[in-house]
Amino acid sequence: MSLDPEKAVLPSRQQLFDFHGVSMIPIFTDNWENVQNFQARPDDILIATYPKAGTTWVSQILDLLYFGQTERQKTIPIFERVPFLEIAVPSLVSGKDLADKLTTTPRLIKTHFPVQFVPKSFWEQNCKIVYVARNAKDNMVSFFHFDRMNMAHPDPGDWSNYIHRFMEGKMVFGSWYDHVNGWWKKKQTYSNIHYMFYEDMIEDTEREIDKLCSFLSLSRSADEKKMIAGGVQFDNMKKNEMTNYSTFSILDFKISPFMRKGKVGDWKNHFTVAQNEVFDEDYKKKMKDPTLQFRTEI
Ligand code: PPS
Repeated sequence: MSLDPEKAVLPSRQQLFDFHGVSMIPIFTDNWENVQNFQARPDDILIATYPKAGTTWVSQILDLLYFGQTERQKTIPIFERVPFLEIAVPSLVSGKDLADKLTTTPRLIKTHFPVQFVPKSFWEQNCKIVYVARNAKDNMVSFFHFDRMNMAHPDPGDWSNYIHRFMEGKMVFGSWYDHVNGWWKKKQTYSNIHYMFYEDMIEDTEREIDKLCSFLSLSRSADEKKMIAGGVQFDNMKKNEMTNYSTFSILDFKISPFMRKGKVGDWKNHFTVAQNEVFDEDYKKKMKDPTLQFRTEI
């Protein structure tokens, strides 16, 4: 089995199906038993997100905080440095096997699972978890363009239908509303979750790196943190082949880039006034917890 994502056999677009109450596609459920039996270690760090919320950005920050600007950064793509636990693309080594083979301490591991799907060993080992959330509108726009260029995902269809699918939670990894709320609720009982927001990272990357360092009990000099914050700005990560996914073959960059815009507020270029009203109305009904607030502009 190849380790090289350039050699992946292109899967055809997969269909959503209901998996324990969550819309999923087979490449994220086929390895379910093995993933559920994953043996986490106490110092593992899980990076959890709804797709397109800033996973790659935070992964790169954590990798730099722990391992610095070394050969690893220049030669190993982010999806191998930080394996995607549940992914199982035919002909590619699974995310779970990649995670098992990691030789780093800590191991940085990515998941898009809703909180109830996380393998139990992460809770038993009291692992630190960094959760990143992004406002629903920008998250949806980013997901729409990603679904267009990810040849394993269902075809997104047209934008107006897509909004309805999003509101109904008929997306890969299910409902955005359930995801962000589920993880938020978990934070009330499991103190090792650092819940952060994409918009805050855009507003002040250095401040958010500081908070990450406090959560992870890492002392890094002000200069180091400044350098990391600069190195992970959108334009730098976009031109860096080790972070821009350009070597991942199931993505079609002719349709859209992985590092697309990296902005807060791009939703305004997609929603009509009428679509925005319908969306806001529905949003109010679904997002009842006043303690969880998102910013759609900064
Ligand atoms: S994935 O496929 O779920 O892992 O994607 P994910 O990395 O979570 O999200 C991709 C979006 O994050 C943007 N991104 C960034 N924005 C600002 N700064 C940096 N450094 C950065 N890195 C990634 C990326 O451009 C995608 O958002 P959109 O809105 O589509 O541009």
